[in-house]
Amino acid sequence: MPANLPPEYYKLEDEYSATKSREGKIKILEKMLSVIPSHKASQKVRGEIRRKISILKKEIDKEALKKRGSRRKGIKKEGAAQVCLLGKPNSGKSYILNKLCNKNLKSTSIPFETKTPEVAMLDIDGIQIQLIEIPSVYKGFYEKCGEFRSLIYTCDLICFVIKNEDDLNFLKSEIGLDKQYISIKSKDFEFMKQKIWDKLNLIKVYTKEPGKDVEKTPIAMKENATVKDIGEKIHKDFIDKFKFAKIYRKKAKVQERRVGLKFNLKNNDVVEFHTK
Ligand SMILES: Nc1nc2c(ncn2[C@@H]2O[C@H](COP(=O)(O)OP(=O)(O)OP(=O)(O)O)[C@@H](O)[C@H]2O)c(=O)[nH]1
Ligand SMILES: [Mg+2]
Repeated sequence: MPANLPPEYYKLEDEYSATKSREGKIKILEKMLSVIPSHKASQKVRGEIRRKISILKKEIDKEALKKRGSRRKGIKKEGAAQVCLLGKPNSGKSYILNKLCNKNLKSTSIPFETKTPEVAMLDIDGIQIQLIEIPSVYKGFYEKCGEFRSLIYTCDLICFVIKNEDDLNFLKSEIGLDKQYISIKSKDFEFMKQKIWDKLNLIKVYTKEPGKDVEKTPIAMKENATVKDIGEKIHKDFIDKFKFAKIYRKKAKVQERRVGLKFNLKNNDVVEFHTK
């Protein structure tokens, strides 16, 4: 540390150590910045202080989000998963929602047209995925986008809409969260469904009543879900009065078999419940 820091600075350092609350610490750090002379030798100290402020702010946010949890007013999770679209202005997010989800959002070359999150349902082979366009990301987004941050934090997957790697790095640094994501170039949005599906680690399972045709709409389940898991999702009677289930698996050696509740399901399995 350079020796030419003013005495006020060292007083503030003592205050900082004695202060417990994050908000209080931020105030002291900001005061420190104002008393440090801005010459080259103090650049490193200033940088460290700014970094501390940013970490504290993120911690405050995380705590607030945890407290609010799912009681947060706003967008209710619907469908098998919730995916947030994030991108720079004019990256084509509304364009994608219009094309893939039959929406009719404003999508022109005017930046920041979308001002609040827009929700749409994306049909992937019969499975409904909730797709949300978050208003465009700009420099300083993290500090000012409190209202959408909880969405970004709690969604199942982030989809960055980018033109190049620079865009991706910019977006990642602006949202400041470490969670799973995919990125698409706005022109490959037709492949988006596949990319989203692959990343969500879900399987499609079909149901069938004995003696009837297979239901057309599949149910999305987590990979390695069991017969019990899907039974619980459909009706508790299937579990309470369970006798056995029949699994139909087209490409397998044994195409039809009787199984118990613990049986692990695979993508495209057909399940038929038999009850007492
Ligand atoms: N043909 C074509 N046009 C696109 C594509 N992506 C974006 N555009 C055009 O680019 C412009 C901006 O797209 P928007 O969909 O408004 O972008 P946005 O990301 O929603 O931007 P905001 O206004 O900040 O919400 C529009 O004129 C779109 O028609 C694409 O993949 N193909
Ligand atoms: Mg838009």
